[in-house]
Amino acid sequence: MALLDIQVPDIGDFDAVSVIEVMVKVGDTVKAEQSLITVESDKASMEIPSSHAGVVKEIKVKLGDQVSEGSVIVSLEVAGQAASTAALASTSAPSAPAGPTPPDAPVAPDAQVAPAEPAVVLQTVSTSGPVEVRVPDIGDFKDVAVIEVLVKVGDTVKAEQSLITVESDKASMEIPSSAAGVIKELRVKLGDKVNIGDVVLVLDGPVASTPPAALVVASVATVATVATAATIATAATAATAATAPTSSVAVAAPAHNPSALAVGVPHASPSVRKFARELGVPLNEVKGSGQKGRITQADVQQFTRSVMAGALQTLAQAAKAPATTGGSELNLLPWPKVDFAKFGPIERKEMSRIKKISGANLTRNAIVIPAVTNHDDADITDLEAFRLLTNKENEKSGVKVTMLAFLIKACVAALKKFPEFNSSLDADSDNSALIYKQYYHIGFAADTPNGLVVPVIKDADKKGVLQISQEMGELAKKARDGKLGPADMSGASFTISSLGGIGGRYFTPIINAPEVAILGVCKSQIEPKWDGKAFQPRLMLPLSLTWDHRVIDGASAARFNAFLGQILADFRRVLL
Ligand code: CAO
Repeated sequence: MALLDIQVPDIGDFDAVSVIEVMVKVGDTVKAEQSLITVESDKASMEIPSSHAGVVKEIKVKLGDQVSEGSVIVSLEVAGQAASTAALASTSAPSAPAGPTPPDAPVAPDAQVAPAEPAVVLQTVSTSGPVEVRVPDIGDFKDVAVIEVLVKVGDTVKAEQSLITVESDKASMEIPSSAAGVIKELRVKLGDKVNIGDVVLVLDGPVASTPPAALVVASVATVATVATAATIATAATAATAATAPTSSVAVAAPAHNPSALAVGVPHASPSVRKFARELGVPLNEVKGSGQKGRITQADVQQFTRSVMAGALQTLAQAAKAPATTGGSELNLLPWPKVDFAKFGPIERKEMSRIKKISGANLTRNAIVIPAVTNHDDADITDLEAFRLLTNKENEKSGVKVTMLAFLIKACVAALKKFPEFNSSLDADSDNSALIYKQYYHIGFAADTPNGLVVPVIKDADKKGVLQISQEMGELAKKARDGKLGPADMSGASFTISSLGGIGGRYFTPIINAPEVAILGVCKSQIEPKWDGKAFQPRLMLPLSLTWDHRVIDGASAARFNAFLGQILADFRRVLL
């Protein structure tokens, strides 16, 4: 064992940034790449991960400290080998801007990388023609998601005004406008992935960029992006045309370095923003209790609790609420507060992040959905014999087929026959229409040390049972290792929750909104079944189908279960 100082790595333009969150404490065991602190400049916040696994022995920063590249964050006790490797590389860079970027360095659409010597760059232009505002050099960020669009077509924006917020795994930042003008066209939307040079929007009308000179040349001593001769020529034409009221020349106007002043959006770290998005919490309605009004995870939780308890309405709810409040409020009693220590020894443990997120989702789904559960049994005697035979024949392949893979295939057949089970209420039309999905992505609940997650088998209708089994094995392993990405867990159109490997008879699973049904499965058992002459031992699988009564009727649910039972009793029916 050896002690290793974990330092702030190269974080690009971020110099003397504030520590706004310390995410570990002395004694914590951290994994490599686990976030240690969150830092923030005016425009961006990012989490700084640990380069090594180990035990935190000392924390060298506190909230409000200013840190730069090389500042020591924690002292970590690491295994001997890791420590010697560490001598070569003291920290790994975060998924965040890295490498120095010259302040306000512009990025032309056809920019090239210049040699490491002074270069002439086109900085800004003033013109009355359309101006394309592009994503500037944002360091190592590639394919970052647009998580907020802060303006709309027709808006008049000032130079430096934030246009969009982008977010990677570890950091979020606002991209400000390089010029003033009226927005003529928006080229990005929520969820788009953007990169350096992508056009964010087109500005029209008289624009004055910063500084308001017609054409500015700057000398850059380090590696810089330069405008090509063609771009300069185009810009020069546009600059000349600035004297005319309109110009049809579109000029590449670089957005400014994103470390400028923040405008109008709530301050929150990337992880808090993500947390709020997952809960559907409108961050602009949350009051921040952190430094300078920063919104913390606790603020988001408190907001959620207040909404759930009926003490608070979101603006969206208020807008939809009828003039009279009769019947529209839950009016629940406050949650009981008990001093448990009065009754005996206790220990308080923070819930895992997964549990906190899934808890809020489950509460919403349990309260909002008028859910009903139908229980039934399926005779899987022959299917189980076939499953065991398949596993014997495929022993060498290393892929084990469990009943769940057959259930996924059987459910696809039932979803095709009863399409409303594969639908969702259209939230955009106030739930007055149904969206029927023509894809069959089946989620399966997986139990992990940190809580319940739901990985998704995509296009299950196009896959065989062996392929489904293999993918399920891989996804279940990723789930247990905490390595599932958002793509692994999104897009499900129906979910199965199997407790078959554990036990039990029946249960009432909660629907995974916006899906409208979920199938719960328990442990199969041999039961005596009357065949008209005698009792026969049959292997019976207990099924529990929970469905949304706004979308599905009891008769359809009973038919769905009966059909599923028929398929499981004779799997050849899948082919019909
Ligand atoms: N009846 C009887 N035995 C069953 C069965 C069933 N319905 N389903 C699985 N089994 C058996 C398997 O055949 C396997 O037996 P062997 O080890 O003898 O071969 C054993 O149980 C373990 O199966 P498994 O659980 O590893 O595999 P699976 O494909 O059935 O499930 C997974 C995979 C990831 C879904 C499961 O591990 C899991 O996490 N289940 C919990 C889901 C959960 O928590 N749901 C509750 C949600 S609500 O809180």
